[in-house]
Amino acid sequence: MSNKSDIPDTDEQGVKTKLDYDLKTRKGELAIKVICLGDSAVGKSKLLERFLVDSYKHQQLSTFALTLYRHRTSVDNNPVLVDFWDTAGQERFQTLHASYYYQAHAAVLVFDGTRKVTYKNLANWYQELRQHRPQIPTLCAVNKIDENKDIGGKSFAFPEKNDLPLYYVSASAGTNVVKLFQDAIKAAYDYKLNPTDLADQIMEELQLEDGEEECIAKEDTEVEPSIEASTKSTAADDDVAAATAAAAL
Ligand SMILES: Nc1nc2c(ncn2[C@@H]2O[C@H](COP(=O)(O)OP(=O)(O)O)[C@@H](O)[C@H]2O)c(=O)[nH]1
Ligand SMILES: [Mg+2]
Repeated sequence: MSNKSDIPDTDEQGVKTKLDYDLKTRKGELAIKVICLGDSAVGKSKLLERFLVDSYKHQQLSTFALTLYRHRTSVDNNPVLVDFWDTAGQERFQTLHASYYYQAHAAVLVFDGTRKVTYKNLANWYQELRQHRPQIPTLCAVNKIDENKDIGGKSFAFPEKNDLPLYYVSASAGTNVVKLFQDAIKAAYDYKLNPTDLADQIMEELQLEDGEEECIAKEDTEVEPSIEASTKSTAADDDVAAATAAAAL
């Protein structure tokens, strides 16, 4: 297999595709990583697409293993580059590679209001998330409320018990989608500025010692192996590449 990835080295504005989210981009934007979690077919991708299509121009960078939705916005008048990480089917194995969680500043945990099993599995997703990122802000969303009007009035024990804000959303109808992701971006931004994880605090201090100089994204982050694992070359290699990518995440 060749090592050629199907994502470009830089995006359309010249920012490196593979960012070190602990640093700033060369353009001085705060780089933020928001991950989406939840069972297969709960609507994670549709929610992201809805948000980005509704509100802003976006760039989608696809690989076998994941899709990055890159989005530029501002929070408190500061330019922010947000990479939303979405899985490309690996979630059906009920677990994701550590690189998916690495450096994430916020998580959106989605379940399907019409399928109880996806609600039950929230506990597993949350446990895996907390193993990797004990402190990052996490938002919970019950999707597909358009399918059953009763869901909107229902209370759910899991988010309450874990103190997670719950959003009643519909990717199809657009209900609350902008609110969900805007809140996720704000939470991620606040976390990035005031991290409570020890490792993140150290990174923050190192950056301050550097006089907050603009830092370029490094190539050698732990993010890269999973992206490299998702490379593709010939048609004959496709199955192997897909399997490698699936195994990697
Ligand atoms: N009725 C309804 N269907 C939805 C909604 N969001 C997603 N779907 C459907 O659910 C299926 C899975 O959506 P997808 O975004 O691929 O789920 P993912 O696997 O979590 O990324 C697709 O057939 C979507 O059309 C929604 O809000 N309402
Ligand atoms: Mg998806």
